[in-house]
Amino acid sequence: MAGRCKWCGGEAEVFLPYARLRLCRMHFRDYVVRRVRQTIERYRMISEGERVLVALSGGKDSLVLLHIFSMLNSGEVPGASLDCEVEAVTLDLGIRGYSAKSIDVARSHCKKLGVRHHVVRIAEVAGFTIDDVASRGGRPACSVCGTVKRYVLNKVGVELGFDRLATGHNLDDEAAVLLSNYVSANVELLSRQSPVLPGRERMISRIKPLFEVSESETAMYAYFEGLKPVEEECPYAVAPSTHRFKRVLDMLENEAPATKISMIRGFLKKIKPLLEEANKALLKSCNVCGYPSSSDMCSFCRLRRIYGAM
Ligand code: Q46
Ligand code: ZN
Ligand code: ZN
Repeated sequence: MAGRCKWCGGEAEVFLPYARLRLCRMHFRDYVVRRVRQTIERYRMISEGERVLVALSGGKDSLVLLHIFSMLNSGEVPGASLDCEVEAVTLDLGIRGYSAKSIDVARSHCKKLGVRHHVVRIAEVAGFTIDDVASRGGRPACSVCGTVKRYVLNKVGVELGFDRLATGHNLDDEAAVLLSNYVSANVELLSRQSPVLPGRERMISRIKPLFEVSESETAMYAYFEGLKPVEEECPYAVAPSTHRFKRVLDMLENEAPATKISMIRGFLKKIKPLLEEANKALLKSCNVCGYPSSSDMCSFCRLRRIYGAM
């Protein structure tokens, strides 16, 4: 890449079109860490001293998220320090040839960063694995897996007494989900889409500190920092429907840099407050497990019944 780093004059390795910024490797890292710190501040995601549990799947984004937390805690990047207690959790989904590898990646990442790591087998909580779901046929493995992951991560976070559950969703994920919810006019999901969801009884507060960092930025960050995500692909992976929205948004972003971030910020600032007013659904509790649910039995307990685990 031709050009010089704006901050140190060294050789630039990154060009960020939306900011017209050329940066060297180290200043790119500092730039991303500082942006995440600002996001945490702007959306009041974490207060000093809180306990944060990072959902660490072994994929690129979650590795980057935990690495950024370590940078913030170390105070190494000027103007970007944060005093909070961070631990990580990886779910053993029971997917042969995939789960063990992702756990290994997550474990060695935590070891390198000196972060306490929890591994939770979903079979122990749900009574079935994702391999069981797939071999039984019927429902798509990913949809069951999504429900189970959400439920188990929340349960673990609550039971271990954490204040926040942090996930690695990035700007491209959020913008694509937003567009897809617009297209299907799903007001309920739109009103719930947020970089920070407050907690309540038996519901941990969920935060997405990377939601203003693009996918290409997390990829560059991982590459520059030598982070090695799990290479194997989940055998049940299918292209999510949000992929086509990502492609469209990429086209827009190419023509008009910062489209994605302005779309998300505009939504959060002007549209979401109106939707929240219009959609104050009362959350109840599941009659079976007691965790929050919008109906008498939560979707996790319904799955357990379907898969004969209760
Ligand atoms: S792990 Fe689970 Fe993913 Fe595998 S079954 Fe689908 S959702 S693809 S991120
Ligand atoms: Zn530099
Ligand atoms: Zn339940």
